[in-house]
Amino acid sequence: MRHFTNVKDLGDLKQAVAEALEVKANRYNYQHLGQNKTMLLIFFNSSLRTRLSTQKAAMNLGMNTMVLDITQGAWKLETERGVVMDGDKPEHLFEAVPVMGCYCDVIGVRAFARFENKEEDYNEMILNQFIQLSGKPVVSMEACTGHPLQSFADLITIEEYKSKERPKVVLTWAPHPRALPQAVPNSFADFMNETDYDFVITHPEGYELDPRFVRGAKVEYDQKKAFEGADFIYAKNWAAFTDPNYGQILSKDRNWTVGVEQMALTNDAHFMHCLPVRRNMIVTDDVIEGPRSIVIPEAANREISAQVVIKRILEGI
Ligand code: AN0
Ligand code: CP
Repeated sequence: MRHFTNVKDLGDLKQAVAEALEVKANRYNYQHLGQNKTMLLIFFNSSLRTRLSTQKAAMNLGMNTMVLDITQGAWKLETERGVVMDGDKPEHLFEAVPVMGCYCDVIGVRAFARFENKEEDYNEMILNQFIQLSGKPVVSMEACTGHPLQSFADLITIEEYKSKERPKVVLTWAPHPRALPQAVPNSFADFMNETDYDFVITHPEGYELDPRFVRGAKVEYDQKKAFEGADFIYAKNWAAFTDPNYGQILSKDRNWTVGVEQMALTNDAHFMHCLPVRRNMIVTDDVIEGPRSIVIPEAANREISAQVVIKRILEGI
């Protein structure tokens, strides 16, 4: 594998999950791969899980790690070409990225959608500049349109917890006070559509996701109907994708908050969320603390998804 930006980079998903389970059981067996290799993690946005789990994965593989919060302590970066740089940005991304590439063997990048320009977000401008200019393999640690390390961990978790071959998996929108990107639901749909699960997406009208990610998935506007017989409930907020409302909040309807009443409609479903989660907006205390909540093992699998991805990259360099 050269770069990791979406589900396709993993190839056969059954093989990828099998490899993940092997890595999980023997995570320190591959230390020779990362000897004298350095992983650089660049964050344009906050993170708890991605920051720690990706570093841990690299360390499991014998790598050295460096982390830079690029908006704190580094020079403020210009991203547009042709700008007369007489403002508050002393450095251009076009120099900063190749320089960062000089100091490492693999680069992880987190750069969320900015909601200023839909085309720029959906063209993954920053992630692609790292791919084009760093000269090094690039791992998406959540870019504008996807968070594949998260969705790979989600898939591993579902495979571990499913009690039937073809579970019903429901992605539900839930309310949130701030506008959040579509990266997590986009990637989740992208991965689920590659499985043979019964996959359903439910959200209020106006929250339709990019059809390139939804593809053949069922979309059900009635959350209660969608929850019937579900084996896994995957909650997430996202802001509107469709024009003219791109990046806007259209609803904060707390009837969509996942509570015990909604969960009672399911087939004793497991509750999932990528975290961080706002309690009693996205999900009630009772559900997230309940016996069917698997948010912590789901987060633990972030170390494993990252390790498989970095391992495959190291095997190719
Ligand atoms: C981010 C998001 O929704 O994309 C990161 C989730 C992993 N969440 C927040 O900004 C709260
Ligand atoms: N789920 C996830 O990516 O969490 P962080 O934003 O804390 O990294």
